[in-house]
Amino acid sequence: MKQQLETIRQSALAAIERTAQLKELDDLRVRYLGKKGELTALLKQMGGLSPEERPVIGQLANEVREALANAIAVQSKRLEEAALNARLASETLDVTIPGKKPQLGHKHPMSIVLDELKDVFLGMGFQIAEGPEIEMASYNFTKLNTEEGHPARDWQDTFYLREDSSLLLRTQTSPMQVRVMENQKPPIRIIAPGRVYRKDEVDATHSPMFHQIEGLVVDKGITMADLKGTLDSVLKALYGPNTVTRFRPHHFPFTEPSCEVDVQCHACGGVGCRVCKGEGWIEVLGAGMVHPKVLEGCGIDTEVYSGWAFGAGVERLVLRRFSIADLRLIFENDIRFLNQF
Ligand code: 2U9
Repeated sequence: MKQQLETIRQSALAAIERTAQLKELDDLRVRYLGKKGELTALLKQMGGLSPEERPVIGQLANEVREALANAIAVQSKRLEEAALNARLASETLDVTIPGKKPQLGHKHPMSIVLDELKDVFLGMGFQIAEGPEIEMASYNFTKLNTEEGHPARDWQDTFYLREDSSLLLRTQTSPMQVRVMENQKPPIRIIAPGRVYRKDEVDATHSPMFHQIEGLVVDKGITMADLKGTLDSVLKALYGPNTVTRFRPHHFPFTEPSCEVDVQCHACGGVGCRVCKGEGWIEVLGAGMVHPKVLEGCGIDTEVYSGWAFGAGVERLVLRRFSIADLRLIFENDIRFLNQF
């Protein structure tokens, strides 16, 4: 029996040391130390030993059991460490590999110009007013001194949403300013940027949807001098300090007197060239003193208050600013075009 125990010890220790997997090791534990294991089976035969042999073999059996349990524990630790090291090696990240560069976007040319305009006006104490693109005809036209029958209200030019012409896609952002005047006491200093809609066929200079930025100032003692001074400063901020401006008489239903504002052509200094089509001047916006009928209609006392307003088409400013020949490029969002800005 002593010999058998020694054989088990030797073969088990050798087998334990040869294991490469934790599963194999556990199988060996069961095979030798388990309830139905080889060592247990041998110990069950101890009943047949003489009283002298029993304690000697018993002690040896315990030694062998301890030796095997020890060897299993040591090998288990070794295998666990090896498994961890293998995992660490296989999951190692090479932090020196150059990263993938994400493609960074940037502002659309429309946003570049709109943000510049907003910055200039915010710096002058204006606030931004935004509102609905679906409007009542009364706000889009009537309250802006554009009565029924006025050519601007033609079905040919405006997207009406109802047969009775009461609801429409706004043709200008002015109705927003009417709302502000109705709800807010002067002094008022606002700009109203946003989308507007007109029934135009798409071509190089027209689109049924485009953007306007309008502005409105209402306060005591506001005169045409405020209009000229403010717009001159704005245009100098946008086009450079040497910009020369010109205020030309014009007509709009919602302002009186009204004017169109030109800047002297940067390309030729006013002599006349291809850029300004020989004019020497480039029209940039329209403006005027708010018509007293418009102010009164919004509940503003024209004995106390007066105001001025302006309006500009943003796409036109963008086309000129970046020398873009075709308006459609602004809306197509072809990244070969947009990447140039
Ligand atoms: C209120 C009163 C008056 C806004 C103004 C213009 C002149 C103008 C055009 C520029 C090119 C429209 O986009 S465009 O076709 N606009 O010339 N707009 S004064 O006047 C207002 C606005 C609101 C209550």
